[in-house]
Amino acid sequence: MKTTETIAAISTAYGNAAIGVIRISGNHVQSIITKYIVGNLLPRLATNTSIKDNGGKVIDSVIAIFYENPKSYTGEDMLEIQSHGNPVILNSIMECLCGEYARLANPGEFTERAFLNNKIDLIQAEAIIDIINSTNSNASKSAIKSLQGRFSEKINNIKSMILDLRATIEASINFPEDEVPDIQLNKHKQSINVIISELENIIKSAVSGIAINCKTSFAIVGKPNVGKSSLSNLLLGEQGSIVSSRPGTTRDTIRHEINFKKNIVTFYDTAGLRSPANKIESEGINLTKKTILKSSIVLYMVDDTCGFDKADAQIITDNDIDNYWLINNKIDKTNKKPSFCEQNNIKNFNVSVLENLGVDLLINEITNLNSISDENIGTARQRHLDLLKKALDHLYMAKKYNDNQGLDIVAEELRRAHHIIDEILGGQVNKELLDKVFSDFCIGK
Ligand SMILES: Nc1nc2c(ncn2[C@@H]2O[C@H](COP(=O)(O)OP(=O)(O)OP(=O)(O)O)[C@@H](O)[C@H]2O)c(=O)[nH]1
Ligand SMILES: [Mg+2]
Repeated sequence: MKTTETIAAISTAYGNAAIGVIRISGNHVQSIITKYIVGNLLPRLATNTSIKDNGGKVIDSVIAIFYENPKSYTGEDMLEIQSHGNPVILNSIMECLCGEYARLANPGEFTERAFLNNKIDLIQAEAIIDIINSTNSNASKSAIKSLQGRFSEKINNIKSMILDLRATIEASINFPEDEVPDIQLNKHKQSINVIISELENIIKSAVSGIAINCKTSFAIVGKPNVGKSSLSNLLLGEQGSIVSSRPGTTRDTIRHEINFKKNIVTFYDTAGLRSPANKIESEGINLTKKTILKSSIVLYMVDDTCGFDKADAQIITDNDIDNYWLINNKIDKTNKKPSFCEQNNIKNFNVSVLENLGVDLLINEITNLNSISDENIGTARQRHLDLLKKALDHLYMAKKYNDNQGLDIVAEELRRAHHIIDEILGGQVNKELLDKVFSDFCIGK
């Protein structure tokens, strides 16, 4: 779909900065250059020039770059203006542009046009949002792989494998013999098995690609006085919560964003769980329960002088805490050594927050959470995973019917799988899905 409307947007974040960037895309870019830019612009050549207002007065000295279609981000004529990063200047430029020739771009509209003009597929468009929104360096590295096409390449491979097999099978349906020879059925079966195993591998990658993209949040939970706020403060590197030897000190849930080796993680310090002494504490405990629900991992803390007891087990069950790490704190009092081990899939740490012993082991595990393997093919989304699983189901059916000689059903199952795989890349997608994908973007991208 070729679009003709010209769009403009400030692409840099709001505020005062060294430079600010405005992007314009569409059919009127040439007219805008003629009217507002002093002098000529050669395609793809950064030119030090000025931008004028409607009355011909210079608004600012700028660097302007003209990208002639189709060699631009959107595939249309584009102009990029780098002015001084002052919102007053940027807004004055935008006021001129959005008069006669352009309108303000919607969120993600530049990237949507890139997709519609076949510059990128839908996986790559989604990767661009992931790069912008990534909260850890592995997520951004992984999203760049998706943008560079590693994930799309795998999906395209599967698509052509299914297409080849469809062609073979549909040909044998069109020219039927009395019975399909076993040797041919076996060949189909082999091909289906190869596709199934490849799809299963991609599904595994997609699951880890989704995990990498998730921002991890930890709720520090436990009985009162076990040292939750002390841990929260130590991780934060400053006093964010009040620490006291009086049980029930923390009432509100206190949220911190902490950057561990380029991995931004959310921590919640919470009110200790027990039978509340009064209404305010009861409110605090309700907040803790809500926080448990919204966090990805609970750091369940106990005082090592008492150990993990029945009341702790009850708290875990009552609050449906199924994903937790156990932090045995105050080992300075029990003379244990700092340690980390994993038992029954639960990570166990012996630490003394007061003496900062063993907390490094906890930090290590936190930073390793979003690590990526060499096999990583990019970030992924639930949308991809759902479609991949649907396609896999059709392949299982195809395999079953191939074994029973039902070749027309095999062909139909493969056709469906083929369409689903194509949908991942953005083929035959509906407007609703596109709106959903691009609404996550910021304006100007
Ligand atoms: N000996 C020792 N004391 C600790 C340690 N960590 C925390 N404490 C002390 O334990 C007491 C309670 O600490 P907090 O961090 O306030 O505990 P909390 O779990 O947040 O308590 P509530 O907010 O009341 O639920 C304070 O006196 C801390 O100094 C530790 O590793 N060793
Ligand atoms: Mg506290």
